Amino acid sequence: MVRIYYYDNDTTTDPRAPHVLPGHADLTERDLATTGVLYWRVPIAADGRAHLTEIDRISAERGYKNRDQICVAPGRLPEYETKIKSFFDEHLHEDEEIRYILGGSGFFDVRDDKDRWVRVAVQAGDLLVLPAGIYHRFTTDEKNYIEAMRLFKDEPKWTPLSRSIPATDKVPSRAEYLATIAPAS
Ligand code: KMT
Ligand code: NI
Repeated sequence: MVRIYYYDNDTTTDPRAPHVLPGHADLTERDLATTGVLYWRVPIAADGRAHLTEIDRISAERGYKNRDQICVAPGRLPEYETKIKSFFDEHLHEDEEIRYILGGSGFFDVRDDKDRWVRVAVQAGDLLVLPAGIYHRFTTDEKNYIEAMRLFKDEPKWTPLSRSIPATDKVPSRAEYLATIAPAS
């Protein structure tokens, strides 16, 4: 099962450690849903392509027309240490970020409605959709290995826009995202 929990905000140690916030119960998939993040468990079929049939179905439903594959591991991803640092820089995209984990494990951190970091510990078979406009970041865990399918709509606008740049907060997808998670008044 996917593990979801508050991040401890300890900036002095390796982000690849678990960083579980002490004294807090784990969060549920429902808690995660309040951030607008979509999550499906699509177990990798031991023999054959059964999981890909389900990925194709979800892709058709949501308009994900393109896909590729990425392996994040030393020696597998050119400039691994540089890339991993840029993945971990808090950012948003103007389109969804869709990742289906094919092997290994890692952490997606997303900001909740109170700007707390929520850590999603993903592994093979987890499909995660981060909505456009949500602040997030990614790191491998201490095993330093993850393989994922990246899915895209027709014209992906998924350049990372760093939160450290003030203009990022002003992009339309940020306001649109905040409107979707605002409590009904
Ligand atoms: C991203 O955009 O953060 C990534 O593609 C990370 C690797 S996918 C597990
Ligand atoms: Ni991203």
